Amino acid sequence: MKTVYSPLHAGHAGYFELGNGQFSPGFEKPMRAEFIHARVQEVGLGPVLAPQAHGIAPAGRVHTADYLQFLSEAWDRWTAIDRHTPALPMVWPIPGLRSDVPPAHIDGLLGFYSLDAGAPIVAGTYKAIVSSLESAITAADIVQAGERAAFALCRPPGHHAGSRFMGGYCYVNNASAAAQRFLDNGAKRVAILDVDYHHGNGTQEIFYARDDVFVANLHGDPLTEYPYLLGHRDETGTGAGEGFNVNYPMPHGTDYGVWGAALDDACTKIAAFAPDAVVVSLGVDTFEKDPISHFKLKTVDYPRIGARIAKLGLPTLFVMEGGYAVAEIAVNAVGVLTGFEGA
Ligand code: 6XA
Ligand code: ZN
Repeated sequence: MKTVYSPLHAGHAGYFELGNGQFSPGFEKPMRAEFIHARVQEVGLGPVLAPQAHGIAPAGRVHTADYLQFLSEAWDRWTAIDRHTPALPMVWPIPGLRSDVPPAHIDGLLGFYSLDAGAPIVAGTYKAIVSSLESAITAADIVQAGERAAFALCRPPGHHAGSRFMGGYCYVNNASAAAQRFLDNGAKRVAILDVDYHHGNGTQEIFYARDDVFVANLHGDPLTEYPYLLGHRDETGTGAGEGFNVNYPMPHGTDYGVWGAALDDACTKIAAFAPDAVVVSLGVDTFEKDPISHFKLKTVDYPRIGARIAKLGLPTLFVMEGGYAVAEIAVNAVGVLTGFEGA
């Protein structure tokens, strides 16, 4: 299996995140992708390629133009008023506030386009965002050109980013842009299978009213887990999209017995949808030792995930999302891929 990877993600670093009532160094850090890259080479998964230069354009198919314009300018607008810390929002567009007039001040803009304070912007962030997107698009094209599967080693991740907002370490929704890429290049239907510990609220929002992308999400119950405000079982799609979104919220402490049954059910529904390709939002923060999550999957479970996905017999794109127990995430993420290949 080919991996697509850019070292440009490393410039997105040196920020803090808000949690437990304090700012601490971000869990989402360059070492995550570097460990996975090293593990891909260690197990001989296949060639590692640089992404093609697509720029931000493919993101325009799933995000609004004004939001992408904001991302491209945010750091310059922040530093233009002599700020040199990571840029973070301090207001949020909750219902009842104006969502139709983008503010002119960067503080207002950051809030206007944010789900939370989990997506800091530093000098290297935009280049990392673009390279991450380009990796997903390049890997999608590899699959659409006929390879059985490919791995987009994306960083930053994407599944919390919606059509017009960032949050939860995510800026551009790489998996959604890749799914749209398949459609734009001739696919009739694409499935997205999100196995990250957190609900992929951005992916759900982007495709919620559509019947050409089936979205299945396995995650910590939003009653007790980030992102808290989406991911319940009764969210099944709207309008033409009714029946094309399925959520599997699960409680803290869930192990592979329960989780694997949910995966099996999601795969059965995906098979019934008969997509031309599957995009897997591959988070491995379901791991029992993940520092910010509460599921109990073990290292031996990850190849089983890959094997179950392989059983679908569909062209498959793996897009890296979360996972934070740095050394182990590499073994677990690549374990999914080798499990897929060995099936
Ligand atoms: C906020 C937790 C952000 C979770 C990010 C993640 N403190 N998403 O792993 O998949
Ligand atoms: Zn996650």
